This record gives sequence, structure tokens and C-alpha cells, in this order.
Amino acid sequence: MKKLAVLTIAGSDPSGGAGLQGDLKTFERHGVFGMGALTLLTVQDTRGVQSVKFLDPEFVRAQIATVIQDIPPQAVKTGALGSAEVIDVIAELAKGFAFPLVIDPVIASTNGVVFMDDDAKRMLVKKLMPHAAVIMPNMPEAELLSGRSVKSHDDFPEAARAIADLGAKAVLIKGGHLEGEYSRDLLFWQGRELWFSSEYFDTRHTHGTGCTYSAAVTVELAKGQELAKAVENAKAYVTRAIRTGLDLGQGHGPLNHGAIDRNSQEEAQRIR
Ligand code: PXL
Repeated sequence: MKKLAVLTIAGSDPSGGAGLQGDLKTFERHGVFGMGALTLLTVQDTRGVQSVKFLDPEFVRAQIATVIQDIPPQAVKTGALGSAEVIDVIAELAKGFAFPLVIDPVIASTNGVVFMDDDAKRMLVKKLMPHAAVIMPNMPEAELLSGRSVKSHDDFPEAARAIADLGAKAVLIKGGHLEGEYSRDLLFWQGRELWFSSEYFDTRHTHGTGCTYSAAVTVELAKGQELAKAVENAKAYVTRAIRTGLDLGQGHGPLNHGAIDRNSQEEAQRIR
């Protein structure tokens, strides 16, 4: 039996909600074959990241080069990458990618542990970002990438344009940090501004939201969806996963990667 294959290049979250572990659960949930190349290791639980260890760039390069020549993926995503040197080797490999690349520019953990220093950020923008089909910053990441203040939805279009001007083909700024009735994200793509809106849930259990969202966009692109539809479907999935988030651990519990769409006939049959 043939299956679509996707690859995440990301850090390890041993608590299982975010990072490479969260990505693989998202891939599995969408029925594609997930592969994972590790860039960094963390010690963390639902309360936060305690420490981080970056992997050697050559070791990261070898993981990626080895798996993609054996099982060519239909799409790839990057998460937490660590050093400028690691980003450099991924950018070199990305020149040869014949499939879409999704970048989740993970700069720091929610509790402030740094995954990308200033050199790494510069390398990401200059060398890796031009290869991406889309880059998906949250509001603090959009501020750092654009050099502009991003405090409200009104700030999204200018910041997205500024990031596009740096060489991104498409920019999705995620508004999940703003509380309100709706969670609103802006996709700036082909000169257009497209807004995506979903119900906002006031919940603590959101660990892994960014990773899961970008993993779901990656799957949709692997399936051949055009970008706007990919974002729409991925956001619907993440919203379901947040709505049914898991009360696990003593901090921010993980969202529910296994969330199903009860309106979908196909999914209802699969779980019966
Ligand atoms: O959610 C961002 C993220 C990505 N990857 C790893 C993480 C985190 C947040 O803590 O630990 C490995």
C-alpha cells in the first residue's frame, strides 16, 4: 500500500505535546506516514522547558539527507532548529527540495528558553525562509521577524508584508495570543490578505498548538491542497484539538492531537 510521507525537522518535547512528538501525532491523525529528524533535545513538562541541548549540524544534515533519499516526502516542516549552523545545513539541503517546506519559526519556548539566537534568526531569514512555501509566526515571532510592533490584528497586514519583503513567499501570522470571541490569523499570499477565523476557547490546555498547526498545514500541502485551503483545513483541525484539549500534567496540558471531525462521514466510519 502506498502512503504519502511527510518529514518534520524539529526539537524533542519528551512530554509529548509539542515538537517532533506532537508533529508525528498530527501526521498519524491525518493518515500520512510521518518521519522526524531531530535538531535539539529539551527537558520539559507541561509547566515549561527546563533545559535544551542543540545537536551537531552534521548529525542533523545526515539524518535529513539519509531519510529523504530513501523515502522522498511530499512535504517537510521545520520547528525549533537551534543554532545558525544547523539552519545553514538545512538551507543547503532545501535548495534541492522538490516538495513544499513549511517553517514554524520557533524562537523561544513560552517560558522564555531560547531556541534561536540572533545569528540563527538572521540565518533563518536570509537562507532558509526563501525556500519556504509559507512561514507561520505567532505574534512575538512576527515582531522579531518584521521589526515592527504586533499587538493587535490591525498590526498583522503591515508585519506580514514586511516579512514577505524579506523573501517569504507566504506569511501566516497567528492571532491565538489575543483573547476574544474569535482566534484570527492572517495569510499574506500572492499580494492578497486572507483572514481565517475560528472560535476562541479560553483554556489552559494549549501546549503544542503552534507545532500542531504547522504540522497540519504540511500534511495538507503534501495532499496537494492549495495554500489557502490548507490553512483553512489545518485551522479547523487545530480548533477541534484545542476544544477537546487534554487535562494532563500540572501546567498547560496538550491539545488533543487525536481530535476527530464528527461532521465528517469518512472519519465517523473510521472510528466506528
Ligand atoms: O511550541 C514550540 C516548541 C517547539 N518545539 C519544541 C518545544 C517548543 C516549546 O516549548 O519545546 C521542542
